[in-house]
Formats: sequence, C-alpha cells, structure tokens
Amino acid sequence: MKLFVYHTPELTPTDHLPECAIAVDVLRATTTIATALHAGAEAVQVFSDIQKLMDVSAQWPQDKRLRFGERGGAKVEGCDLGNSPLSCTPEVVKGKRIFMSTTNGTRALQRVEAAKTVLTGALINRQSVVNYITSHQPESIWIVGSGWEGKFSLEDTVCAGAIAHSLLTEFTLSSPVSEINDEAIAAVALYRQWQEQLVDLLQQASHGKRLLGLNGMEDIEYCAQLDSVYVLPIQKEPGVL
Ligand code: 3SL
Repeated sequence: MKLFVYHTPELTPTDHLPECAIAVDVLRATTTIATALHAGAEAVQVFSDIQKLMDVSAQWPQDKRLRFGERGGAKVEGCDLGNSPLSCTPEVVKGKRIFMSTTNGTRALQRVEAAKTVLTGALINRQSVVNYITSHQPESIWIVGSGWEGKFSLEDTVCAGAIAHSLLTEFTLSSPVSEINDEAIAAVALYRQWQEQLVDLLQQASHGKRLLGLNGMEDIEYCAQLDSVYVLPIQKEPGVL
C-alpha cells in the first residue's frame, strides 16, 4: 500500500490519480454527507457551481430533492438548507436526493472524482472508511483534505491522521506500507497528540472559529465525534455518492 495525505486539493499531483481517493472536509461537508446518507438520503450529488446545482436539481421531482448550499459558512439564498449535519435527520432527508454545493468540500471531491474508487471520510465515519480499505486493499490511497480556500486546515489534517493511524495499525499486518509521504506522518502525529481533545482542536481551527461566530458550537461537537456513525459514502458515478 502507498499512502499519501494532501492538505488541499491544489496540492495533489496533476499527472495521475490513486486507486482509491478519500475526500475529507470535517467542517462540515463530508460530515454532512455521512450523516445524510446514514439518515436515509437516496444520494448526495455535489456541485462546485450553485447555478449548475439549481439547473440540474430543477429536473428532479420537487418532493424528492433538497438543495444544500453554503458559502462562507452561511446558507445560500434559494437553497433549502445550508451545510449543517444537524439538519440531516431522517424526517428531513429520508428518500431524498441532496444536491449540494459548499465552499471547499465539493471542490476536493471534484478534484479526485476520476479515481477508480472515491470515498468521503470524516471523523464520524472514520472506521467505515478504514474497514473498506482494509478489506479491498487498494494499491495506492490519497487522503485529500479540503482546507479552506487553498489553505491547510487542522480539522481535515487530524481526520487524515485518524484514518492513516488506523490503516497503519490494521493494514500493515496483511500488506506493508511501501511508501508514505511526510504529510501522512505529520497528520498521524497531530491525531495522536489530539485524539482525546478533538472538540478543543476543532474550536482552535480557523474554520472552527468562523463557525463559532455563526453559532456553530453544536455542529463542532457533532463533527468532532470519532466513529459515531457507520456509513460509507462511495461514489457511484462522477459527483454522486
Ligand atoms: O467549505 C466547505 O466545503 C464547507 O464544509 C464549509 S462549512 O462548514 O459549511 O461552512
């Protein structure tokens, strides 16, 4: 297994893709995707462009769709909801297709959508992602953080570290890691240092502070839970999980 962590989509190589890519946006897109699918959403379809989201979703029956739009942490006008995982209760999302566009998370997914297997990971569904990898044993794995507008983010890196830490413990027994980048080693070290205080770390992260300014403490506490849901968001067709 070759394991690489990239802090932002912009830092990934442009001349090849891995066998398996895991897009991560702990605050909050991939946490919301995991929560929505766990609550029974039919699928989540992601867009980087809001107008495209509006046009494509308009072709879907109104009672079977929900539009999730977020920019700068706030709900986009014209959408049904923003990007809070706490909105994704079974009463709201069950049986619905979610059309989603967010500032950074959807861009990370689009960067890797041509990989053979594309998953989304968050702290809440870390174990589901690890179980998939250990049973399928892809030859190369990228864990791609969304960051914030091209910059490093603590929350995505600690999640990458949580996934990598588990893989290094469980995977090496059957298939040794033949290559690992420095970012993956640093992400594991960050996770090992903060694994008991994930809520504190997320509050110190710059996007955590932004969300706190938007009354987002409950969201942060939810997003910081490790292995709290068992769900594997896996891409079925480009942009659809
Ligand atoms: O940047 C993103 O993709 C979002 O997840 C940001 S927010 O947490 O919804 O503000």
